[in-house]
Amino acid sequence: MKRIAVAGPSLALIKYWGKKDGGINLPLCASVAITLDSLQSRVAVEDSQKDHDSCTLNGQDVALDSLQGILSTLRGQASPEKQQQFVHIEAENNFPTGAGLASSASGLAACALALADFFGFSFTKRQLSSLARLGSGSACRSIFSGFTLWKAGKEYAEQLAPPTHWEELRMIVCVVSDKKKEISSRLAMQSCKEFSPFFSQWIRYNKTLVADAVSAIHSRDLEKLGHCMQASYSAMHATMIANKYPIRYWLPQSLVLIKHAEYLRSKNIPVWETMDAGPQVKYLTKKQHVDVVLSSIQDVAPKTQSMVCKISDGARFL
Ligand code: 2P0
Repeated sequence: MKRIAVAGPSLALIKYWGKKDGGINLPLCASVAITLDSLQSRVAVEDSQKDHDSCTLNGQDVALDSLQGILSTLRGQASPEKQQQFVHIEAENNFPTGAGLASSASGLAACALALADFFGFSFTKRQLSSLARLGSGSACRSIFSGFTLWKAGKEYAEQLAPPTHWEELRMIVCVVSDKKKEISSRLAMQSCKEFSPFFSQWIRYNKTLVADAVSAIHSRDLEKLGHCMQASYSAMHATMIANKYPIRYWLPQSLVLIKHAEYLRSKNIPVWETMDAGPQVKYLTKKQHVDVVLSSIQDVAPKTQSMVCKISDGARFL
C-alpha cells in the first residue's frame, strides 16, 4: 500500500542557526516559525521491490543521507517482520529544492509522517516532531500547523497558535534565483559556529528576540513581529558575512527587494522582509496589502517570481 504525506515549509521568523555538540540537530538557539501553504513537499512511501531502501527526489535517484537517522530509529523500534522490509520513497517539491525555501523542513516532515506509518507506528505530533528533527532540524517545526516554537536544546517543536489565530497574515515568497545553493545550511551553520567572531553574540542576541516575537504573535502585532524578524535574519547574515570563510547568500536582487520593503514601509504599507540560507526574500504582510505589494514588486524587480502563502496545516496524509 502506498502512503502519501504532504507538508509545507517551516519559515523561521526567528532563526535556528547553530547546533549543540553531541546530539542530532539540537539547536543552540530557539526559533519561531510559521508553516506555509502553497509551497508543498509530497512524499509517497511503499514496499521496495529491491533488496535495499531507495529514494527519488523530483524523479531523480538520491542518496538516503538525511533519511538514515529516521530510518534507523524506526527500524530499531519496529516489529521483527517490519525490520526486514525495505522501503521506496518518492519525494516531490512543487518549489525549488535546496534554494533557501526550507524544502528540507517540508520534505523531511512529510517523510517522517509517512515512514512512521509504514513501520507500523501511530505517533503523537511531539514524537513525529522529534523523528523529523533527525532528518533536518527545521523539519521538527513543519510537523505542526500555524505558529511554532522550537526551544534551544529541545528534541521537538511545539505549536504556539493555530493558523486561525491570525488569518490575515500572508508571506510573499520572492524567488530571486531557483539555483541550488553552493553551501548547505548544515555546513554554513557549522562553519559559523567554528569560525565566526560573532557567533556567541548571535546566540545571545537571538535569545532576546524570541520572547518579543512570541508576545507579538499572541497580540497579533505585525510591526513588533516585523522588527524582531528583521533583527533575527540581519544578525544571522551578519554572522555569516563576518565568518573567517565568508558565506554570502545575498544576490544584487535580494538587496533590491530589501530596500523595496523599506520603501513600502515609508509609504505606510506594512511589509517586513526576512531571508534564510539563500538569496530569496520573503515579505510578511497582511492580506489587504498583497495586491499592491505584488504589483510594486513587478515594478522594481520584474523578473521575480512571487508566491503568496497563507499559514498552513502541518504534515498530514493526503
Ligand atoms: C531556520 N534555517 O530556522 C533556519 C534559518 C536556514 C536559515 O533551519 O542541518 O535544513 O538539517 O538541521 O534545518 C535550515 O537548516 O538544517 C534552517 P539541518 P536545516 O529555518
